[in-house]
Amino acid sequence: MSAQDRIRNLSLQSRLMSAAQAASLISHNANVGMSGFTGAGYPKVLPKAIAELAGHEHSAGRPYKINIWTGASTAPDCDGVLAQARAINQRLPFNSDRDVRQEINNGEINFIDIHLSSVAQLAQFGFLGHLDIAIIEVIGITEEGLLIPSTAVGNNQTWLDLADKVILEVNSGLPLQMEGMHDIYQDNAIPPHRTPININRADDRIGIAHLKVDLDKIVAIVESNAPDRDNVFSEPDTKSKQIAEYVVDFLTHEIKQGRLPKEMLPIQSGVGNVANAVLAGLLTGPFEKLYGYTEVLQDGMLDLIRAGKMLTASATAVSLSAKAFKDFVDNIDFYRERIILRSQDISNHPELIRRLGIIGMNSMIEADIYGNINSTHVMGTGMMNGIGGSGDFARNCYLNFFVTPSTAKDDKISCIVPMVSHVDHTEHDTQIIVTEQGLADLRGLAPRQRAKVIIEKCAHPDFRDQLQDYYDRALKTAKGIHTPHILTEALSWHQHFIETGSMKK
Ligand code: 0RQ
Repeated sequence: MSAQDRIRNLSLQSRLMSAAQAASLISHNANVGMSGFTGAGYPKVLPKAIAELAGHEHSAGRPYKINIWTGASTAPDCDGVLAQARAINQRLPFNSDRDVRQEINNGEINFIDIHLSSVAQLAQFGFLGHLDIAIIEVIGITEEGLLIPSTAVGNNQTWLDLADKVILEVNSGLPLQMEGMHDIYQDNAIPPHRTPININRADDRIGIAHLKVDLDKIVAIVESNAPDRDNVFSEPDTKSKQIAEYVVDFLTHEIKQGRLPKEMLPIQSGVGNVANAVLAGLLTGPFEKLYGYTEVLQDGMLDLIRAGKMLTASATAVSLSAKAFKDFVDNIDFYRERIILRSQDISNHPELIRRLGIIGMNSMIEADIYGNINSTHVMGTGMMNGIGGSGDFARNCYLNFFVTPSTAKDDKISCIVPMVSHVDHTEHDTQIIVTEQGLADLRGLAPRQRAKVIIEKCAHPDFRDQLQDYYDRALKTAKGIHTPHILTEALSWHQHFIETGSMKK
């Protein structure tokens, strides 16, 4: 079925136009709200057309850059082409594209790294400025003009509500049978008029299956026929498998101790290879009848659903490898009954995460001996991807895990350091840190007790003595020893790496 056939509201067909024509409606400096979340549901043809327009304007000596607000990361054929064309001024709230990362780190792009649950409300409050135009991928339009959401919901309903103008991309490359999988609940009330969100179980549905838009705002509809980004994962290696084993053993122990209900609590899993490996660990673990309440549904969670280990998963995006996506499409009726896609302010809502008692698992770049976590900045200054939803979950979870191999870059970097070079999650939130060396349970521990456990359980043997030595000297020399530090030395490991290529002293 062509994209045109998917526009069941015939009056809208007259707004079909080429991507180049639609791009010409977007002016320099525009604030653009785009669909897209971790490589899923992003516009496939408009970005290239905007990049071409930018190239044309630049060669004519005219400036052309836009500000792009999305759900989360997109893909090389969206963020990538726009970065290559130097067409992005401001970007928020999350990115994993290599070209954009480079532009962020060389100062070309102003990147605003925001908790994913907060983006919609910040825009609603007017804190981000005025939204000029929304570019939203959908997989069809109903007779009544309701929009059938794509593989990611993200902030789409908010962009549709706030933008002056709307451009829709109707993608016939994604399965129309996804219709009914989404649960769109939008309450635009702002404080003091907000009321509780009535989700009491991970699989509750409280909204409607479609996105709504004022049809008069639609200035263009563009056809596309392309898959989402192929989110390839490396096969879990020995270290990731070891991390997964510690997590599974810990959860089993918590159930035995009566600190975790025996039917478990809903699971959130972050992005990245290690997080995906932990989900693979749950596949062979002893748990049954699991629920997912997460933002990104990756291959690992799809495997759990297929195997019958997970009953339902709630997310804002389905972000899969091409292989897993084929399985998703081939068994779409099965998955439609078991997957709920929501807006990201609901998938990541602090109120709901607390009520449901989520078990959160997120990867990190480094942790320090007191439990502060850096998820975003390499050597304190270079942006990796962004905080994403990790803060939404870490702060509000029933249990939160931060996982990482104990070293990076051929063991030259210790992921356990005296002081993190950037703080995303503070020691006040972190509960459990896991590396392939072991698991540090920090619940109920004061800073000096935490340092002992983190060094003993999580540090790599190559760095353990070096950490212990730092801690011992800090304990002897610090003015206050609640959280002992040697301030002139606390970040010296990072500096040493920058100067010598290794943290080993
Ligand atoms: O570098 O890419 O050059 O090989 O960082 O590291 O070990 O492959 O880990 O893929 O799981 O990603 C934190 C980045 C981990 C991710 C992060 C280098 C390492 C490698 C990647 P290369 P791995 P992962 C919900 C949750 C924040 C957002 C979040 C992330 C690269 O998980 O972006 O959690 N999280 N969202 O070599 C220097 C260190 C390093 C290091 C690793 N200490 N110093 N480099 N690396 N440790 C989802 C959403 O919010 C959408």
